[in-house]
Amino acid sequence: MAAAKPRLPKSLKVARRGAIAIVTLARPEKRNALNDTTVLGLETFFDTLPAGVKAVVLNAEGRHFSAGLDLSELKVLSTEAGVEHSRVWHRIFDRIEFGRVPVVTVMHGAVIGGGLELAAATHIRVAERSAYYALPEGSRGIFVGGGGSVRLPRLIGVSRMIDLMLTGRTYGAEEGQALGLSHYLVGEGEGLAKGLEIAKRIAGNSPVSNFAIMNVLPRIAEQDRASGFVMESLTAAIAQGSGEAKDRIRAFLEKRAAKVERK
Ligand code: 1HE
Repeated sequence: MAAAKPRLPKSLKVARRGAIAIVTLARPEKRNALNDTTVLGLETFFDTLPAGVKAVVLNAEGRHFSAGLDLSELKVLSTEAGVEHSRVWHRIFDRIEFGRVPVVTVMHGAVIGGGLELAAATHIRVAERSAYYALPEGSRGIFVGGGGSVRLPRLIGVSRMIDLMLTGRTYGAEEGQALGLSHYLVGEGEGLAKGLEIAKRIAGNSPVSNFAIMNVLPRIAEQDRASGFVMESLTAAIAQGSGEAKDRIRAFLEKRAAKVERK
């Protein structure tokens, strides 16, 4: 029996290209502001990914990637409910970061607040030239709540994050590229093609390697050196012992696999 299609909110669109699933923030009239419905919809999407999907591309409709948290939701949120709200974002963004498949985000226009927190929870970020980044929480009287204070300093350093939050300044696409907010910088309208090209490469990797890269590498980065070395040895041994590794290495030695060349 075919699995029932998950019910996703109107603010998310999903498409499939072979082993790649594309999930699109589709609330351009609100600049893809992230309301609870959308964030919970992302959880449903990632929880119900069909087995054949090996990588995901996340992008957005309209002129902006995301204006961040839907501020209209804060009108009624008490302090207690605010903690719970933030914990839900943590749960869902963690699920993305430490999920089954790598996620490539394609960013353009505003990548603000919670939108940047979402992008930071994904594995590869492609920026179009219109992309710009901001954390205006300071001026709104709030604080990051989607894991930004944990993830963003690891990308750009605490000091830059303090500057972004205290001053409300923006970084443009080229600055973001130099600082590590994006991994790839492409022309306007070229982001999706680049994102799909990258996702396709990722989908061609061994799932064991992808799992280790997504789930083990960031944990090692947070460990002391001695624990990191042990974890690395174990992970290396598990990966190289897999049938897939044996097949791939044999293919290279028999000259059937691609060389690593600079194009
Ligand atoms: C929104 C939101 C939003 C737009 N929540 N409704 N984020 C911010 O502080 C960014 C706020 N947004 C903006 O600065 C601008 O909207 C943009 C620069 C992104 C785009 O400007 P523009 O001129 O294209 O659009 P607009 O006219 O400002 O917005 C269009 C509509 O979207 C309008 O609603 P409408 O009913 O009047 O048409 C806006 O109110 C609505 N809209 N952004 C709610 N963010 C987990 S903690 C994370 C904390 C944060 O993310 S703080 C960052 C919040």
